[in-house]
Amino acid sequence: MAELSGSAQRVQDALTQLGIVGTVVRLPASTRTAPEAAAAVGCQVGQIAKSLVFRATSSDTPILVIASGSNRVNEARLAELVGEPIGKADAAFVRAHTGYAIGGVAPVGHPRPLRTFIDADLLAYAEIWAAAGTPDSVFALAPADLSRLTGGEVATLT
Ligand code: 5CA
Repeated sequence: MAELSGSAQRVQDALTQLGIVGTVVRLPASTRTAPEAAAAVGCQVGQIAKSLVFRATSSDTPILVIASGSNRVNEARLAELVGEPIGKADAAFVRAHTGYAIGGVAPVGHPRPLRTFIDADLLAYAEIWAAAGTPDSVFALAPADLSRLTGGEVATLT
């Protein structure tokens, strides 16, 4: 197996610390987007747990949404759940609050805990895959473990 980069190793360490047996795998193809990750892994796009960062604009705080790769997050719905207007996060905001660059944002291993929502559609799968800190690494886990790892609130986000 190829050696893990710093960011991917950080994800592996976070998983180990949280008692997840899952292993970060580095793939020979891009996993930068959900469709690419699904093709590289050989799973359905819906099984890719994409970690999307939004900005609650009144408080200027980050909101992490872990969405099924086949869904588009409804920002109006997210604003209702958060109780604040929601805006887009730029690349610098994403990196500042997650420690990862876009295309590799992992659901764990952040500098500080983020308020997190989990797309209810992810719970339909026995196994899902999430980014592991880089645009070519992922790890598999059960949806229940995603809730446990992130403390995220399961919600309908479409
Ligand atoms: N590694 C894959 C599969 S987990 C991955 O990270 N996919 S993703 O969908 O979670 O990450 C790409 C997401 O980054 C896009 O859906 C989009 O929401 C966001 N993004 C892409 N470009 C930008 C940009 N310039 N500014 C802010 N967000 C962006």
